[in-house]
Amino acid sequence: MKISRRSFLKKALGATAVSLTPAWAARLCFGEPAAPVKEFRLSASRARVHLGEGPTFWAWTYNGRVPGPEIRVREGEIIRVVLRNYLPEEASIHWHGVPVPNRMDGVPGVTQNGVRPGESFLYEFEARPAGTYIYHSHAGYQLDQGLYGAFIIEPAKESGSHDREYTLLLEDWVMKDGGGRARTRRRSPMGMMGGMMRGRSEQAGAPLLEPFYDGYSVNGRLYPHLEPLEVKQGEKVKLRLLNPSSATIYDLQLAGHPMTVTHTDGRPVAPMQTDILRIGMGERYDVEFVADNPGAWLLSARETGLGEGQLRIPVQYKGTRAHTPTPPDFLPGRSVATCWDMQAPYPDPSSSPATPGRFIPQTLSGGMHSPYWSINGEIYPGVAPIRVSRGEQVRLGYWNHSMMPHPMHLHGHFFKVVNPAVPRDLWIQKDTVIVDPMQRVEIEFIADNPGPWFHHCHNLYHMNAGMANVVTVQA
Ligand SMILES: [Cu+2]
Repeated sequence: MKISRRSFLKKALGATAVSLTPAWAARLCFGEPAAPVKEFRLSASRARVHLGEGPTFWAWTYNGRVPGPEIRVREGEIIRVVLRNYLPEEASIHWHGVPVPNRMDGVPGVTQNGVRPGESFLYEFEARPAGTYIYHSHAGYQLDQGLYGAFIIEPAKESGSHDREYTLLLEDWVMKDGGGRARTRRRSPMGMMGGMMRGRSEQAGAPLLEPFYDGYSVNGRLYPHLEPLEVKQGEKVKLRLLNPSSATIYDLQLAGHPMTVTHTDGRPVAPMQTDILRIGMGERYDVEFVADNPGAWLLSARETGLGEGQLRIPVQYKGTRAHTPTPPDFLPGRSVATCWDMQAPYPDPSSSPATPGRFIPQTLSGGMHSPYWSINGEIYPGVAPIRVSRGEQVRLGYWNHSMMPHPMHLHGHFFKVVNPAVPRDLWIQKDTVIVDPMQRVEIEFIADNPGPWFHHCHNLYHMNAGMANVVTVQA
């Protein structure tokens, strides 16, 4: 059906209870010039995709492609996105990492009703702060079926410290109709356990088990079928690394070049050089490298024997003869960076008081004898929300009792990662943090964004198997 923009928007507006964001409303009320508005349309639909190799299959897409189109705006602009749902089930868009007003957060059952087949929803909010984010569906298994894309908020004033920039989405694929929802065998860090647990997914109503991925693509293309990242000698190159994968952590190394980490989850860190960088599901890192080593190189994920190794991105210097790119070596002496090695670039003047705030333990369990995953023994849904007061300083204490890593993600807020090795006012800010097997990790945040916020493991299969709850910030 073809409809005019006016009637389309009217219909979209009519289908939802939309109001202006407070900042924008305030500007209008007081007659200040309104911020520029950037409009986008995203249609969720099934589409045939081919990653350059392997079978052509039906994925679930935004605008008929995987990943969805990059959305790029400037800090302070009003972003208006109309989602039209052509899928046979409810869909949504979540603005992963961006502290949007609660009703714009895109979590069916928590912040909105799922957008029903044939219907539309208008997402509208002020784009801030600048950073590297992901947009993705928060309904069912749609994240692993292809419903994601890059969301970039550029600084209001161009910093101009680099000469060239690439956005790289690291994707795990089940190259079958339906993507990650296709019935496949379980991948497991322990093959035996995978074997023991296979078959449980056959139970009606039981959550799906983590699938076996057979393709690791970058921006929807499998190596060697993706265009090399072209660089010129002497340039400073910025890479925005985003991990929308549903169940894969990558250790990345760029052959021939150390990388300097500048941001994690959109927030700045003190520049830190490393050979290898770990990036979990839902995490983003901005890195830079100086193109001072002409040739053809690979940015690759470490081979672990679990299937992660196939992710490769060629980097090609302009003017050099094309040849088989040199892969990274992943030698044992190479430095490996995780968020624990990083600190903020400058002391936070608004650094919260040294009192740790209310401590709320979050024990992460599951995986061995059950298809379910839990927080404090409870399986979402059917979990009482964690109620906090607006302005309250909250400390969540994760204790991973399981044998798998859990990238824990809090909606609506950045949090500080409590790092005893770093002064308190230099703790980095993130929105997703990996909690390794048997590890204890604490995060701290000021609950300043009212509403019910989803809080969960960003392994999609753990989330859908119960490892989630809701943090309700009472106004
Ligand atoms: Cu998990």
